[in-house]
Amino acid sequence: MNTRQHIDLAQAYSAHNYLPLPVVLESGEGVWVRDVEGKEYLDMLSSYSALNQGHRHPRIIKALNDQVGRLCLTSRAFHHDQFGLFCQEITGATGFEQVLPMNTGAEAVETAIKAARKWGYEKKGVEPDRAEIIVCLGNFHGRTTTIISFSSDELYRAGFGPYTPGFKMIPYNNPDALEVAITGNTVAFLVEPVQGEAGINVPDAGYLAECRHICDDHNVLLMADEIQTGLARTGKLFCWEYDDARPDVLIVGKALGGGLFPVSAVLSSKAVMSAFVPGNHGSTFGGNPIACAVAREAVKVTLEEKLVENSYEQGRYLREELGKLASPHVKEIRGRGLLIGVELHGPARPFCERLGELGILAKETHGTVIRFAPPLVITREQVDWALERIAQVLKA
Ligand code: IF1
Repeated sequence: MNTRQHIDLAQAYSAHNYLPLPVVLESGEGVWVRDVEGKEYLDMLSSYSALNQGHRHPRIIKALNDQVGRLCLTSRAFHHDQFGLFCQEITGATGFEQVLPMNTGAEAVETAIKAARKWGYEKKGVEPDRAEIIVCLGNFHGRTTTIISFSSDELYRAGFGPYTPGFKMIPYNNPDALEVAITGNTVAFLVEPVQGEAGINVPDAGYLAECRHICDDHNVLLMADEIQTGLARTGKLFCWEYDDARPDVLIVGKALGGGLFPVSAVLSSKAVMSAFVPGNHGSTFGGNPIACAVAREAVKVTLEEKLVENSYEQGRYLREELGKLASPHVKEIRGRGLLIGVELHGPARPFCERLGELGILAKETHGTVIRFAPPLVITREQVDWALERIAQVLKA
């Protein structure tokens, strides 16, 4: 089947909740993918940072295959031999006391919200059903009914009400607004260390540190959604490290699954995790043997292959070189590590289409921003290869 035929099938038989670029992929390895016509592309989206370790990383594939050959699913009704090790290793790598594994990012965010509310009632003494969570304008935390209830984007929200109450919205990158918004009922502040979907919005240096202090002063949990920024994407293992602003609750997903399996998790202290007792939260697939085996290897690969350092280094180089292009179309280049946004004066979609023709897959966000987020295994030579083509497109 050719590209047209595959796309026609999708058009006919799938819900139209996406508008993909007209490329049908059939294989991938490292930073490269190939379409059904045999054309090769450099993947500069990485499934929105879920492919930090690249496509089909051999070590992670092996961990998956080995596990599939032994045991795939138990549910949490029974223990299995990957679970404890996963929990020990992920808490060790992140410096938190306990973990609660889930599958998708949105589920992990929901888990964090539930933890914060219950912590608020039991530990902070908030009156029943009065807990408030503060979130930011431009946030993206997922697609569940509760999460879209506090989205500031009508596209994500409109028509899906009634909405879950208990959320308050403040401007991003504005610590004073946080201080003002906090009341006696505030249990948590939920924030992305860099706003991904909003267009790669990098806050001012010190923003998270100030939020950390404000949360401390008012006994409010700082909850960092590092689903997109985590696991080396921004040139640190976690983006909060830029500000030395360790959150009370860390939410991870995407690349925790090593580019091949949905794995997410919430990490926190025993004090917060004690919100959960047997029966009040869970998931059939959360923490399953394959997920644990894959996530263990995904974290090891991230650390042992120095993806933090490579992301920092290649990201710095790519941003610098993009800056030198002096394209009349470019308004601003921003980002941290290999999470880079190039804001244009007009629509970014045609530029992404042109990049696709030249063998680079990138996706626009918020209309005018091209997002560049290649796998973190990318080499300097591959960055240069990309730069040549990006230059061609941006200077045209
Ligand atoms: C889609 C955006 C990116 C996330 C943060 C939670 C989640 C996400 C910071 C939910 C998910 C995705 C989902 C994907 C596109 C993508 C995205 F453009 F929509 F906003 F990356 F920038 N927190 N981000 O970025 O995780 O439940 O999807 O596993 O098509 O919705 P999920």
